Amino acid sequence: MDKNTAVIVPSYRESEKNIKALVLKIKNILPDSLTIIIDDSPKKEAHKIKSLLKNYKNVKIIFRFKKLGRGSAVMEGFKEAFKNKNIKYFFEIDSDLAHNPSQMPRFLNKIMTGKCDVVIGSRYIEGGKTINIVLSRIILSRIINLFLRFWLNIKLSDFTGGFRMYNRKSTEFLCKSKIRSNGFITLSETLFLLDKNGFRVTEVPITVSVKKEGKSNVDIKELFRSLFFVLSIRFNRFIN
Ligand SMILES: Nc1nc2c(ncn2[C@@H]2O[C@H](COP(=O)(O)OP(=O)(O)O)[C@@H](O)[C@H]2O)c(=O)[nH]1
Ligand SMILES: [Mg+2]
Repeated sequence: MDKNTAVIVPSYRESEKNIKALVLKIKNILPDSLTIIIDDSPKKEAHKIKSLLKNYKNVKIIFRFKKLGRGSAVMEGFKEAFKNKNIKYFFEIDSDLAHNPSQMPRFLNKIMTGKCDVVIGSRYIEGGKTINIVLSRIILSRIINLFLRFWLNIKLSDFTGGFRMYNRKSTEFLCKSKIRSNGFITLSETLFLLDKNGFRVTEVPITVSVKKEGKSNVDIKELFRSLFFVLSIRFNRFIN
């Protein structure tokens, strides 16, 4: 059944160790899934993860050598995976071990009921949590997500988490849509587009843990750019 599943992994200057550990975990849970890594690291660093291609079955790496944004990386991964007609389910997951592939069956169980098109991993519903992360970041994220719930008028709790699953119909919709953002805020833009176009979105609780090495790619500039973007989003409804 996991032959029907693709896992899209955006990565930017992540440690080789993290990516290897993640791929191993994915292959433990979904041995026959197609894993597509979209890596934007500079050329000098990118080659380090090439060995993954030799060591694991069904792993594809797309190197872009330029920081083009998490959102644009995932969209590129979706388009690549979508070419494979056997793929029914599309995961996205961070490459820094913040998300644990052992929680993937929760998403699959939910989507296989046929009652939803998209499953969001949420830190903010009962059973969900964030661990090992400084309190100020948790509070900031919580405020941003409460604001997005109100501003986008969608009854969900986690608009910025990058552990999600989409069925083929919703992935096709996103691939054909004009996505205006390219960074982490694409997570909110796609959710908005899906919700406003009638896709059924639901949440499952997840535990998110801090990255073991390296630091966040989201800086204050991106945070402000994203804020202005979400403010504008509502005025562009049904743009597609
Ligand atoms: N391909 C690609 N991946 C990115 C980019 N920016 C961030 N990522 C990846 O997206 C995920 C989330 O980024 P991270 O810096 O951990 O954000 P945070 O967890 O929200 O602080 C990580 O797996 C990053 O490696 C980018 O510009 N391109
Ligand atoms: Mg992270």
